[in-house]
Amino acid sequence: MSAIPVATGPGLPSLPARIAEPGEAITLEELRLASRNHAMPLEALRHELTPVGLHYLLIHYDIPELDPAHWRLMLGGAVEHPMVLGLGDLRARPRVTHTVTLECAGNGRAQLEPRPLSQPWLDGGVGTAEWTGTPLAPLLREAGLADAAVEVLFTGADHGVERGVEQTFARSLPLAEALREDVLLADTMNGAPLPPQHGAPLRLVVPGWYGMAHVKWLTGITVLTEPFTGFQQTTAYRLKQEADEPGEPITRIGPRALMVPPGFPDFMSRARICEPGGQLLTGRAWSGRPPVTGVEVSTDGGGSWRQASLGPAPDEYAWQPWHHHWQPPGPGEYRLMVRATDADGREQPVGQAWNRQGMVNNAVQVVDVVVRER
Ligand SMILES: Nc1nc2c(c(=O)[nH]1)N[C@H]1C(S)=C(S)[C@@H](COP(=O)(O)O)O[C@H]1N2
Ligand SMILES: [Mo]
Repeated sequence: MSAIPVATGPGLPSLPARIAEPGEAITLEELRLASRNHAMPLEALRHELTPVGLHYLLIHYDIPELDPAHWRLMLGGAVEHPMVLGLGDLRARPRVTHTVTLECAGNGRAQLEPRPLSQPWLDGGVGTAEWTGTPLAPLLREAGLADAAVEVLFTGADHGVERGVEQTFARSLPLAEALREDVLLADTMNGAPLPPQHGAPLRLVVPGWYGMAHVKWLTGITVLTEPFTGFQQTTAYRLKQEADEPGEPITRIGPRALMVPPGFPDFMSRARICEPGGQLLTGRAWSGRPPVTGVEVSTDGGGSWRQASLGPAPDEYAWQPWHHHWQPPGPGEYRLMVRATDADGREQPVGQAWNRQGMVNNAVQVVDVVVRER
């Protein structure tokens, strides 16, 4: 029997996440999470907009069942005019659409050594969708922000226990981020009503930030005069080396490029087999500090790098297409890699930058291929 975590309650110390023993295989618990929270298959990088069923998913607890007819959004806290809004009220407001790339902060976690135990992402915890809804900033201004306001807290309808702490999923944003004109309360994804797994009936979209900021199944917006200290803010989503240090908060997405694995795969190993002759390598690259300024490809395991051709993004915080013509010198085994650099001059590391929660691992993608004989 597996241990049921003891709820210690908010404010009490949480249990540290376990780190796998050297060489320890993926556990059943990680497999259970991985099959609930699926990745985007990398061939879906071919689509500028990720079809909804191929977009990655990350759901900490259960998908809540919310009846859109009875669902309400409470906007309160340090405001002059608290509001209770139904879906009809929100849909009657100005509507905006943004194409936004979302990436889970834990993307790449399962490649770390030693492996922090949590959702074991390889590199597919990413997707791009067209989100439609009403901008948050005008709503906050109408509510009348108190002078003392410092953060805005977003609360979902989903409830669970995490590392011993019972909680409802909640995350805050600094006031300046919450007041950005492109932060949306979205009820529509790729032109269709938001599906249950992506936060129906309403979610927050914070272009450029890692996934955890985009609170799904939104039920509350609370203006705060003190920084939020809930689990998902001050315990989780921190860059830490030791369990007992406060760590740095995770905010914007780091640069990353991924390629569509070329050729065709072996079912079990996923090793790639390519026909002889020229290969067109394609993929997408993104950063929470856009634009991506360069994408480089290596076809010799990182020995040398060539600039790929980079195309335009469909929106400020959406991924950019890239391509590179590769002429393999002959049949044999090749190790392909790709890396991006962003507007801040940040470059993807070839090796890992380990941290305790397995966050923000944007080490370069490695794709091994066999070019076969004619
Ligand atoms: N209410 C709520 N919002 C949430 C989550 C959650 O578990 N509950 N997961 C977050 C995380 S960690 C990520 S990466 C994104 C994933 O969004 P998606 O499943 O729509 O791709 O949602 C975020 N919003
Ligand atoms: Mo995430």
